[in-house]
Amino acid sequence: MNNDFKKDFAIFEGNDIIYFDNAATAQRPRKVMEAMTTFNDTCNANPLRGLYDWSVRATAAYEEAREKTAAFIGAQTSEEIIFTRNATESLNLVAYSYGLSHIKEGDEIVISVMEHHSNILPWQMVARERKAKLVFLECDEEGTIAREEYESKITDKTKIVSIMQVSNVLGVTNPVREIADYAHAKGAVVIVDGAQSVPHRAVDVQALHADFLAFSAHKMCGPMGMGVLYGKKELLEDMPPFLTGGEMIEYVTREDATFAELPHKFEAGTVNAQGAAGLSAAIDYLRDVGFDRIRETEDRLTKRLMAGMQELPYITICGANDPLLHSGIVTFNIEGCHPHDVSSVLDTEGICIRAGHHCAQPLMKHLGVQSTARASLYFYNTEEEVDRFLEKLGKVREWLGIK
Ligand code: 7TS
Repeated sequence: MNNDFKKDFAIFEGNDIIYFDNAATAQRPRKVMEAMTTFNDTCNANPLRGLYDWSVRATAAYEEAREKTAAFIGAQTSEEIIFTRNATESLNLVAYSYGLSHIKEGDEIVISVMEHHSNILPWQMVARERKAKLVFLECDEEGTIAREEYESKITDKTKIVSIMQVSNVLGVTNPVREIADYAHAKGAVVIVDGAQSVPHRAVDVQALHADFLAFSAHKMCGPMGMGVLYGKKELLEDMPPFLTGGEMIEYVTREDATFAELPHKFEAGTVNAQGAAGLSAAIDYLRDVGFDRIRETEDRLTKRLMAGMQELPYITICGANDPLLHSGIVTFNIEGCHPHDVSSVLDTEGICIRAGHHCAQPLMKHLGVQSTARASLYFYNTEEEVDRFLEKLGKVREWLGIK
């Protein structure tokens, strides 16, 4: 069974490129581009400033995107939605603002060994600046973080737990709700990196018991340069600004300033209103496709992909054997071939996959690999693409001169 979603994307027109690098960025449907063009062509003006019609409508479009995003992830109010540039900036915002103002010497910050660098480096910075300790949750080969692991590492000293919901390398889903409940009982706040989960499944911050949630629009069919930070209102209200300047103030004197109310306190400078219009359209688009259908397609394709790969004895797949635990992400190595060569040779066949350390070097070290190749799927991929990919994958060793 194939689907027709590729028709919604201009980039797939007139070629048969197989795009299997969706964990890095997803493709953008025409509807998202149209929403951005409509903003540009009908009301481009600096939002939140002008009192004339275009600016008022630009503000409305921007704030409507905030409302839609709030509803999309189950936030209680749109003031809990801060627009940023990407998940990386969202995580840095929490680290610089909440982290630096709340962490003291001797406190502990808990993350996991499988985190993306974007959820490691900001906490290294906070730990260094505040003489706090950065504690890592370890996982097994399948990517599972055992209950005993988080129950032994999260203690009364823990003030922050920051963890990814879905790994960009193993595709594994972490027990975020259980970890959050345990961390809350110890008095810690919980930050969830939703960069790889929000595009693929319905994520509800209330159900997750998350205090903060970070994600990027570009991995969910939206534009680049647009990210989201959800934060509980009482936590955000208590945090100092991250960046300062225009638009985030109430009143400025020569010596001092008072800050604007939420969410504007955290959105210094001219905002990305066109990007917000794109994000809003991406949410509509994903809702139309439906998360049930997204999940069903990804699971079906991952099963087919892994079954085909498992027939090739020289391929090692990282993580769980069960394709349903992969969230459409299959990271692998071909014996005797460097992942960069695998990716380059597949590129000559019109196949896009990622190779390298996937910005998760501590995990690579933990798994005992230098680098890997990764195929990551989305709902617009098809069985025909999976079959063609498998056929080409079976020839890679021969093409690279390996007997
Ligand atoms: N967190 C996770 C779990 C990610 O997978 C990524 C990007 C980020 C944070 C950072 O997102 P950004 O939009 O701020 O860059 N992951 C990948 C990847 O796996 N390949 O390229 C980017």
